[in-house]
Amino acid sequence: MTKSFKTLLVLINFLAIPALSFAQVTVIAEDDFESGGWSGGTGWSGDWIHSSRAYVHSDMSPYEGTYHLKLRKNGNASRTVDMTGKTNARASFYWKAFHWEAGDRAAVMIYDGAWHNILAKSDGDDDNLWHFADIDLSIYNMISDFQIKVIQYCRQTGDYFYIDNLEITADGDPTPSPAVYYIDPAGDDTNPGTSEATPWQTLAKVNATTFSPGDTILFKANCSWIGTLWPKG
Ligand SMILES: [Ca+2]
Ligand SMILES: [Ca+2]
Ligand SMILES: [Ca+2]
Repeated sequence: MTKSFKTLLVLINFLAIPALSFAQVTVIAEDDFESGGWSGGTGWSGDWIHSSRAYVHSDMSPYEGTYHLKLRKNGNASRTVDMTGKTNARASFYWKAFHWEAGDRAAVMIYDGAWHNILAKSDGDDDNLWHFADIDLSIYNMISDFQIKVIQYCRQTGDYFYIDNLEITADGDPTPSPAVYYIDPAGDDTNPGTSEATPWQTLAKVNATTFSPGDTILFKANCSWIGTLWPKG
């Protein structure tokens, strides 16, 4: 940075900094099963893959809405989501079990190159009430063919395991790097403004630009501008 520019404004829009300095939590994929089928929700790489007695069903009071995922006997369903590059991933969902006897159980698993149980329930957990689970996935490999799978291991036709409001979240995009803008009477407002060699010229250009927190605006030293400086951001 040349000494012929001086910093007039640093940290535009101070109030916006705390909110943007921390990573935002982003929903990577979700399904509330309200499509009534195997291809609902958003963010997934494909439809649910299911086998045996798995259903998107409306019986037995879904946690929310009209539909939930229902497993009977050895029903199972899995779905792939691209988790490449994701950090601080979590899985959250509601689960409910009903009519299990000793030995009956269900699991929610993830695939990160190998299968891992992230939730395991057995006889005694079958109170037919919705329970919330929020599971840290950050210890697992964030791979492109990451999968989540719900599976029940039960013998009787009246044994059920339900899932609703499934969400996979992770940190959002990191805050972009701050930029430096140069203003010079010899500049041109059609320039990018982001280097000494390509400065803007006028206050009007500064005032018409929306800046991000941390951006710096440098005015050419020993020059003057007539007008009001009113940058946005
Ligand atoms: Ca639902
Ligand atoms: Ca039973
Ligand atoms: Ca039981």
